[in-house]
Amino acid sequence: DPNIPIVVTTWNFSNATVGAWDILKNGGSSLDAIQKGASICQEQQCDGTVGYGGSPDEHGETTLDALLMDGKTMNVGAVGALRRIKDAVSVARHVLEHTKHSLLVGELATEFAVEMGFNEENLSSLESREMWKTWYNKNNCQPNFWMNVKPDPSKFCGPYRKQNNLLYGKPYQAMQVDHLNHDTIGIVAIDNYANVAAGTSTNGAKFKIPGRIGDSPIPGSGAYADNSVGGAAATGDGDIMLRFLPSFLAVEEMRRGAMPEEAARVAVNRIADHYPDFMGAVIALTKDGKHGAACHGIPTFPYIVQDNNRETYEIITIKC
Ligand code: SD4
Repeated sequence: DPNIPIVVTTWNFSNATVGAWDILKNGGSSLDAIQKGASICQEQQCDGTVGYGGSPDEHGETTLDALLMDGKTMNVGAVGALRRIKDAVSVARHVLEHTKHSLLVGELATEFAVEMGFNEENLSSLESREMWKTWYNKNNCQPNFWMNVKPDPSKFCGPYRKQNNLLYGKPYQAMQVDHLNHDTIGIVAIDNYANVAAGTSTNGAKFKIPGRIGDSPIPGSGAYADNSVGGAAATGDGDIMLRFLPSFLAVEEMRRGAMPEEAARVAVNRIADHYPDFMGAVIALTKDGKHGAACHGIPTFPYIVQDNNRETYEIITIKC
């Protein structure tokens, strides 16, 4: 018998798991469960890397990426670089339900959200303002975005700009990504009706170049779901990961019979072959409720599972 319903989530954001499970155990849909879980993380600013008030970009603004995928219909709703709207995953749900599109981005995604009744709010917090100011002052950055100042590209000093080597006369080094700088909530769930869904929500990468979108809102990259196989979700160094569609790859590995842990390992290894320093993890779930994960570039990675076999959620920590 399939072990359903079940939900698995990245990292140890247990409140998201509890919220999602609450929907599933009461007979709700996997899509609703994922939206609920991700919304909770957004409100509670999980680790400062989901929702408002975290990961300011070079201009100090927080923008949000989120994705929902329905494995029954293969329908997708996603938003990238969403501005001034807190509940990014619910905007993604509206893209899924109320449009024929899959991904809306930036200021015009905000316009769509407002049409759908979402409130515009400032996504900065005291913490994100301080974080940005400290970084900005420390690096003596050119105010490349202030009005009436002509940009001088040689003085852009964001961590994602390769021109840094020219500026400081030392070789460009990819930004050191600690896991606190890179924590997407990724969720894969199966409901009572065997419908698989997957989704993500994140505020992206700290001091990203404005306009940057990571792996999280890209279907097959941040998450993927297919009722005939299962689902997967990814977290980590998004600029690198999205080049490999790791969630899609993990699902396809399970389609050909791999166990979820093995499928996640194949997806992670594919990236590591090319980028041995990348940091990331993939969680995978088969349609009959078997779960597993793989990670790279950090010592350990925790993910959470909740199903009918356990009283409460279980944090499973794997070695990378
Ligand atoms: C990103 N992948 O925007 C996201 C951040 C992340 O775990 O995953 N953190 O790059």
